[in-house]
Amino acid sequence: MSGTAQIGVTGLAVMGRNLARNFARHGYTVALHNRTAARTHELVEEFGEEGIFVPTESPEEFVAALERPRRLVVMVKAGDATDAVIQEFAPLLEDGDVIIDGGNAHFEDTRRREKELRERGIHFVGTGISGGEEGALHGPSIMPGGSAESYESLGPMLEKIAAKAKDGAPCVTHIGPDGAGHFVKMTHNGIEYADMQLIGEAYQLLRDVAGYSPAQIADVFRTWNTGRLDSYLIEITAEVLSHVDAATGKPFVDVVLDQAEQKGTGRWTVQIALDLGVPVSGIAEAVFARSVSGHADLREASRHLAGPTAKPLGDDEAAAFADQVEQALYASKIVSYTQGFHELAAGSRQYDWNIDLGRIAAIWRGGCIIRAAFLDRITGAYEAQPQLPSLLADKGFADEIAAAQDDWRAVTATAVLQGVPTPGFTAALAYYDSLRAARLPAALTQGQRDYFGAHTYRRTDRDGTFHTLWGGDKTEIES
Ligand code: 2AM
Repeated sequence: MSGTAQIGVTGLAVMGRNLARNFARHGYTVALHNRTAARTHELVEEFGEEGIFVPTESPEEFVAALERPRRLVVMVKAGDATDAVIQEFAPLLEDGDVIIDGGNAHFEDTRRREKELRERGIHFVGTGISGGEEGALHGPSIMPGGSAESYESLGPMLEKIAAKAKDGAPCVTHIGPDGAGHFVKMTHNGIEYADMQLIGEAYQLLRDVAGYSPAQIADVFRTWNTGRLDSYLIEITAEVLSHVDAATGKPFVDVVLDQAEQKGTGRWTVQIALDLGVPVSGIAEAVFARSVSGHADLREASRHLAGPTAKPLGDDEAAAFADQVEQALYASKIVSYTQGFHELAAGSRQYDWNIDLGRIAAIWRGGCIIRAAFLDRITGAYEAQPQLPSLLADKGFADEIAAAQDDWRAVTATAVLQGVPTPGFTAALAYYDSLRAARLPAALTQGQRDYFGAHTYRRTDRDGTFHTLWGGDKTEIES
């Protein structure tokens, strides 16, 4: 006997609840389950009018409520809870049923779970969902991995509930097998960290160097949001900066403790990049910047350290400087995305996912935190050249950076001279200059490594591997 619900959601905390409501609002019959039944009943009591829900109180009842092949969305805290829920439900499922994990799982866990379940005839679809609570309810960007077959049954439903980009296209696509969806979501979050850090640095420069108030900076961001930086993060930055704390009458940003939190995905992006050998320095600096901010004791003990004397700008200079900061922010943003997409390409190669990078940019245009006009450009770059080795190899982006670079350099130079920390801007610029450089000091590094560890080196003028007898007569031997 199979039930009537086209989809079921177990784990009805805020994300699960909103996703269930989103399915119901699109006309699907949604089975509901939660470890603690009270949450299930609350949902039906509060939002039962929005669609057809089938509340259930046990895993057996939940599974029986679903039509075949069953589609169960698991929305529990990533980690042990996901494994616990899978162990509970898998024995009740049959060949061809689909478990969708919508949590922020590590893609290696997703690969393991997918393999185990595949051997039992069950599809496991590790799915990135971005957009927070509001996205889950009104349309997130959805990044499902798993088998192509599972996407056939699930895809049309996800396309209904996903965010729609400006051209109406749903922000979902089959990313690739097993852990591909969670890998892409992880990288999305890493890029999000970098975006936020760069915006933070722009803010601090406008505050400390240009001498603008938070309200003035909000206006600057509003202006930027009408141009090429048009994005959700720039839009909400203006909102946050113009908010005044009701209790004190001060700008909200001045009463918030300046210690940022981080969840796992930003850190994973950097850890995995190191494993894959991908230089994501901008993303890494964003993760480290949050870490530095959180070391309250270290910062307190360092307040006496010497810095330069700040030289605030006059009004005219400040306005010109703000324009330069826009250039620096945009150029650094191109670099962050270049690094993030490099990681996507490397992951895809390593795990045989065959990820369509242009499609990824396309499904990030709506619903998710990094949604931005700019993403259309990335899609365009990959459409024009599917094998693009790096976003910086796209002529459009290269030309834009070329036009921005004088201001980018001026802004970072000013930041350094005035002692304003801009790890994101400077890391991005260093990456750009490293890639451009005719020669890097890596040749010297190789010499040092060969000297102290006989690690060998290769030559520019002929093939082979060489070692110099540093302790002796410095003869070169080919090894
Ligand atoms: P709860 O309401 O019974 O606590 C977010 O924590 C969601 O995940 C909640 O719906 C929570 O259920 C659920 N959850 C957390 N750990 C779980 C577990 N080990 N098994 C089942 N559900 C779990």
